[in-house]
Amino acid sequence: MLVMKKLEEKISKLKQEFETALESAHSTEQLEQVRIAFLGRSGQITELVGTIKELSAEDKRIAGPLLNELKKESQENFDQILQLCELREAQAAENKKQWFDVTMSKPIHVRGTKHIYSQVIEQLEDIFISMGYDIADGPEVEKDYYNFKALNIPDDHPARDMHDTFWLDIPGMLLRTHTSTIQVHAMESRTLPLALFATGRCYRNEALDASHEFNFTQAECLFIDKDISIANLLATAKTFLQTLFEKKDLNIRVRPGYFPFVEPGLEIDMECPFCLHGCSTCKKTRWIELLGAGLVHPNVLRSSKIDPDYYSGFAFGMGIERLAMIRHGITDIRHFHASKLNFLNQF
Ligand code: FA5
Repeated sequence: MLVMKKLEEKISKLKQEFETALESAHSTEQLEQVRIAFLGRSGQITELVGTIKELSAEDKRIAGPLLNELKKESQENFDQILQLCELREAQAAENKKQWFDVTMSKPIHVRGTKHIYSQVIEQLEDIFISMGYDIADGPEVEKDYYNFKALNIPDDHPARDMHDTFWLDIPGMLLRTHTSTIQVHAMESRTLPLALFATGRCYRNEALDASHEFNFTQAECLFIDKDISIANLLATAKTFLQTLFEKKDLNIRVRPGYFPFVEPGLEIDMECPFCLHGCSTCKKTRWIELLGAGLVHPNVLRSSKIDPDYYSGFAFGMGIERLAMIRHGITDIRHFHASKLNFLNQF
């Protein structure tokens, strides 16, 4: 009995010592020392387990399972801790390999930019918003009524030939040929007075060349209130162009123009902002054609149930691509839709 009690005390003490030794080992090398000291051929645990030979048959029966358990448990504990330690060391070795080269250049991140369309449109919208205008919108697939009839272009009007229209298979439906359609939608749905600016895609079945696309973008300005005159139109157009081209003394000039939905109809040219004596942009003329404009025709007001005896207004429109071409010296309108990065990245 005394032998067994002493053995149990030894087992418990050895377990304690083994655990302490494991805890203080911080590398596989140190763990190997612990293994040799406790589990090696002449290790303390191995030797204690070997003392079973010296016990009586009766004590062997009790001591056997205790010593076996000590050996098994100690080995399992050791293996587990060794595995963790090996993993830690492998990770540390891997991290060490990941040195960095201070002379290495940073990878170039190619950043996208807004399409030139979006840039110009945002700039135009900002100018008109700053003048107190609302931004309006309208559909690209239109009824004949909005594109022509309500704009004083009845079925048999020769002006229809000016717009090479893409007609749809649905009778009376087309792809809008200009953004003046938005004038009609706005007059129908909004209350007076109106101060609107709109941009949008337009479609014309035209032969393509450096200045003609079948799908292009227009901008439209509409102002309707009481007592609106040509003076308001010219002041607005001039302020707009002076702000856009950042030139306070930029002059405009006016020529007669024909658009069935305005009376009188005008073409507004601006003085070339890029030169003093003529350049390639103004084709040496010092003037650049930019806006189709006029006072809203009384028939257009009437179509949208606005009484021309009380209200009048002005409207003007322009091509966004042509404007961008003038501003950035772009020589071919087809670049806009070509999706070529070397063109787009310039803006
Ligand atoms: C119109 O479309 C009128 N709605 C403009 C207007 C609005 C006049 C309000 C009066 C009052 P026009 O057909 O001229 O007008 O076109 C206006 C601009 O759109 C042109 O000056 C041009 O810059 C652009 N444009 C017309 N057709 C094309 C095309 N095929 N490709 C590229 N741009 C075009």
